[in-house]
Amino acid sequence: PHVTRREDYTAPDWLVPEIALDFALDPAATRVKATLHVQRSDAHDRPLRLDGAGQTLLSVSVDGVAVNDWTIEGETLVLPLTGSAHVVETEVEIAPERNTQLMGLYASGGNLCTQCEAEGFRRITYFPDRPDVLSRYQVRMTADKARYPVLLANGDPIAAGDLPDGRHWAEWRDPFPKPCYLFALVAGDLAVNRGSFTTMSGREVALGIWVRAADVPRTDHALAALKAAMAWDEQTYGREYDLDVFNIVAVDDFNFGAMENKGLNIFNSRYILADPDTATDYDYDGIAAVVAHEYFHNWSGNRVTCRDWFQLSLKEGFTVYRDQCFSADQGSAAVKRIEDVRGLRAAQFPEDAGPLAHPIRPDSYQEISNFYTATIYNKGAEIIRMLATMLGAQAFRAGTDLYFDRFDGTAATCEDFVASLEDASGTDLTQFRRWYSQAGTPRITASLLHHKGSGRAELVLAQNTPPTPGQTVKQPVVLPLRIKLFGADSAQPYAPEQTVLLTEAEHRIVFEDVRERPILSINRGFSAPAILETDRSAADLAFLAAQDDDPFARYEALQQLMLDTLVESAGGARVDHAAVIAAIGGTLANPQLDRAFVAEAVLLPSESFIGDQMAVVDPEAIFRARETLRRDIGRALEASWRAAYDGARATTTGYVYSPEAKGLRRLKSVALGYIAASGAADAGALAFAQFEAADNMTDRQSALTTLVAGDSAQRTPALDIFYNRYSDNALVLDKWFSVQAMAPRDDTGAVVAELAQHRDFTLSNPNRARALIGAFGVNQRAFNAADGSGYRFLADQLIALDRLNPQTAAKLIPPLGRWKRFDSNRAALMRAELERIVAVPGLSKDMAEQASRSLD
Ligand code: B3K
Ligand code: ZN
Repeated sequence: PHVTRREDYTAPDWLVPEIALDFALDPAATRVKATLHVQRSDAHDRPLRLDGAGQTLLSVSVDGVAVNDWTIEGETLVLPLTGSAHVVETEVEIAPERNTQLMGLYASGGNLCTQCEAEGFRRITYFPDRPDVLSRYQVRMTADKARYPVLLANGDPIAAGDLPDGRHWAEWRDPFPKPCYLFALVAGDLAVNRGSFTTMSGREVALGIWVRAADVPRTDHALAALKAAMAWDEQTYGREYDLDVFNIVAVDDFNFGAMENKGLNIFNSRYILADPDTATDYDYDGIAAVVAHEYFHNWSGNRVTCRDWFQLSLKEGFTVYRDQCFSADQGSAAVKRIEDVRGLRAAQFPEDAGPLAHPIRPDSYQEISNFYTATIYNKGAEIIRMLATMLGAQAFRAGTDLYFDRFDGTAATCEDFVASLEDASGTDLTQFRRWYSQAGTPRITASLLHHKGSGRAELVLAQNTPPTPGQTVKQPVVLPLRIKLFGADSAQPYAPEQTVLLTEAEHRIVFEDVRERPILSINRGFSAPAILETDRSAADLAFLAAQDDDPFARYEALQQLMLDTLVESAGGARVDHAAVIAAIGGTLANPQLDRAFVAEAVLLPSESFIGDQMAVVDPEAIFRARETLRRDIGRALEASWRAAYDGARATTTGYVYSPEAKGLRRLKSVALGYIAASGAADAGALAFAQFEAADNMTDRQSALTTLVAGDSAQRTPALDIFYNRYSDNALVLDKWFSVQAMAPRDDTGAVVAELAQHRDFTLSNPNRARALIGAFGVNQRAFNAADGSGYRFLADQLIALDRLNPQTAAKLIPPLGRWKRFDSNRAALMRAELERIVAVPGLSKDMAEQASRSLD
């Protein structure tokens, strides 16, 4: 297989400062004429090489004259050119309606749209498909007017008109040079929700969210989020929007969340459409975050783009950090941090500990689509967050200003970003750069010794990063640790919080005059993305869960207490649940705490996170330990859960999307879950009453989740009612599939296999595929059924999906790659499925790379 290496980067031989595209749009056969103004980049005699994939080449001309001295190497069009600048024209034909991989120009719901990142543009026309070739685009589209009344592209609309044969045309021009991965067009029967935003320098920007006419009422939340994001980026980073229009289009068939095409973002409809009846609070939050993320790319990604795909985290890590901070500012910052860390631990830590581990700036790839990972995105964001912590808000902002200023209009590298921060702040980031090249999650051990007589306390810190594939020797990284000590009796802090930089393998910090026994609060706010091991006792954790003034640390202490209990009991020990129950009871009863925080804090760690703490994951034992603890917590605190449930229910009348109302709904759903876990006889009736009375999807889905987990008489009726009520709404049907795939039940594997035959199940829609197959893959117990049926099911589905959509298929492979973490029987069964996948004739490059790496 062909491997692309970071160290092999060379600057482009030919530049394309201008390009004109002319599309004769038709779902079966679209003609694309491309006029490239090419310039030799320096004195060399190499031909022009234009990437292509899957199109039919109709003609080539140079400076207005048809030529035939070109060749095709693989899928690359190679054209000998003599001068230093030429005009090269090509015409190709493509078939959008046959494009099932959803890269390039494709059809979705009767409309036509594009997706080019990373290497989809080559499926539209011949072009040097690499992010360091920046061009000014002019785009003309002609299409049937009845079928495609709306024609959109990047930049500003410049002209439009009708043609005699029922067709019409439109022209758009984007004044900002951009790489081809940011190209986009949409042709469709779309309605718009319009808005406007006045920028900080007083320019008026016309905003539009384009969807099916029936969906317009579901776009207000996205529009409001867009305006909030535009204002936030001005205030926080001094970044102003630069075009006169900003359009967003929602499509149903999309390989991931959304795409930041210049001036024309294209979204998976699940990240645009929301109303209280069909979207949960979680969906609303996701919409605001993704709308903001794509908008923020206008600067971090578009105005300053990436030199090559190894620099992907330059735009993605930074932009995720930006959207995380935006969301934190819109609601509860503490809850947002908890959610982000939970996400990091659920997806990125296992990736960094498994066969697909890679640094945030990888050294090589076969298929770049496989590197849009939790590591590039979420660990990437943690790296930027550490820089912000170390530099402080002011110097960090000076650094980002310098970065945008220096590299505006260019394709930059991660090194350019770090150097800008270094230059603006005067901080030496030499060692910090290791975060860009070293994979793996560092493990920190911390132990605090106290000598009562001398009043001396000593904190002993050590770090170690375990080996990852291809990187056996690891060096110490820079870990900014926010720490604070509390007196065990007075609960008073010994001193204000300090940030310790752990840079060596081992480090000792001495505290003088510590009279009271100190309790250590460390990695507050999760200031470093590491795994922490401390020698704190259960009593100390309970103390921190009740007393720490950093909400994240407080959450973390309670989680650790639960985790220690669960790991012990999954390992076969008989464990007393009293400490956990008391800590949860105390949290629940504390009126000072935000309800949203309480709801997060009292949730047990996921089965897979418990598994991550064990030498060998025992999915059945983990499940039993967790269910038993849930039952005991439910029973012991039943009165409190009912009080919390009734209290939250009484305070929420009529749906409002606000941090307070969200917190109450969340607590209500968590309480309902514990009431059901207690085995209370009325739990089914209570959940069903909530299900029926709900005026919003958050309450309805949480009630359904509780019902589906149990065996009450209301279970099947609720599933049927839900299905019938929403059978015409694809996004809600996705929930119906996922709730069943994630159910903690003995029959989940069988149910999922049956659902794969359901008339509403299809692999050709990525959301639907992920709703069933993706959700099942993270249901640790069901997926890891001892007979291997879960593995076989996933492999069958992935083999089928790969024929249609390799990118989406390859993303779903990681659960099979976790074989080293399981007993030898399961490991052998998982490996056998991976081998079966690898042996499929005609397997995609995407799957071949992921499946074979997963076997190592
Ligand atoms: N940049 C796109 C992701 C493209 C994924 C290509 N496989 C969306 C985002 O991160 O904002
Ligand atoms: Zn992004």
